[in-house]
Amino acid sequence: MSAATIERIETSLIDLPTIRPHKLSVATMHGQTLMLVKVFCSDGVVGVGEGTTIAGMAYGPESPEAMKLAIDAYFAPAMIGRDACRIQALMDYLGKLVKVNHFAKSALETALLDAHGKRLGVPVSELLGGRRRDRLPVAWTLASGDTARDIAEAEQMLEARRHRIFKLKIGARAPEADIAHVAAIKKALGDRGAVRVDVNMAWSETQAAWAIPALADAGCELVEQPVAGAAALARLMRRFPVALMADEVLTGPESAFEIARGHGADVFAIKIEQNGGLFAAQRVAAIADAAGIELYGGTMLEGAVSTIASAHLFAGFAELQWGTELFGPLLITEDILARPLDYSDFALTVPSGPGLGIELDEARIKRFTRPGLTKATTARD
Ligand code: MUC
Ligand code: MG
Repeated sequence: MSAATIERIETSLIDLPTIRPHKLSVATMHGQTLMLVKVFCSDGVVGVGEGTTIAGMAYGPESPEAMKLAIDAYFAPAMIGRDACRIQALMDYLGKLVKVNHFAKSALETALLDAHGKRLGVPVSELLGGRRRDRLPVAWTLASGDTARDIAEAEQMLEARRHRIFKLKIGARAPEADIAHVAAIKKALGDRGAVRVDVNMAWSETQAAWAIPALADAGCELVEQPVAGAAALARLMRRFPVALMADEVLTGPESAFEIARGHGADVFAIKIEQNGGLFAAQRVAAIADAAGIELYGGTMLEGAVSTIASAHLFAGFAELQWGTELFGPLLITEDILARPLDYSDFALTVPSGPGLGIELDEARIKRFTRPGLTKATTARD
């Protein structure tokens, strides 16, 4: 293997507006911040990775700012001068130096894989074992907070042949209001669109036990993370004619093993950031396969870089029964790529060029790069 070492690592924060407010049970998003990391190698190759969170720190313990700081202060000094080609060994080493920080690790691992793919002239999917598919079905999330607006948005997506699977963000209102919202949307779409919900842990177990059958009656086919705990989720299993999906409780292979052992979910939402990188997410998928748990390609509402990193991984899954929700770049007003991604006929094309197979629009990125570490405070903040 050619010897290429890591020479320099750069991080930046890119603040981009969303196309509309995105309302989840935990917060309403008006924009998304991408933490971009570039790994410069001694052979002239540069790899890029990305970390995002959902609504700052409202969803989980990491933030884009914390990722940048962790990389600048801890990861980067430990990586300089090390072999850029032995990615798994390097990630093992970093894992010993820095606990958790899964999102930052995912961004760095993405950048190393991008660089190595470019170096070898192969797509990241090949470095992960080879792809089984080139196109991934992509769900759209309806989360405007308004039923009529969500129906109009779903109609637009169907008309444009971009999405026909719809995930509804619920849990911010009373379950009764959410059930009426889901029923109205499913009634409007009929067989033209699949309807699923993500509660983002907002319900108690008793609320979930009452609300899930009503969602099933309304035509909802999948309920994602209705309650906070893995044990409560497991107790809800097999009680309703609807699939239950684990998301927030999946934080790497150990959690996946525990959930699988306790028959704790029908479906795993696999997210590269939440699980600590592409290799860890791949192990989570292997555990799911072995346990007979079905797979879904999740998102941390990532921009183009981490979305495409996820796509390279999901392209190789043996099964991808529930498709993906890799729509993050479409929720942002600005395209940060020199060539747009191909979202057509209800699917995303996995790029076939070396590395991630994408090229950044550096001028546009520069325009939205935050000058310091923290955002200027606005009236809304
Ligand atoms: C989540 O909880 O799954 C995925 C789609 C969306 O709107 O939010 C994300 C996070
Ligand atoms: Mg979720």
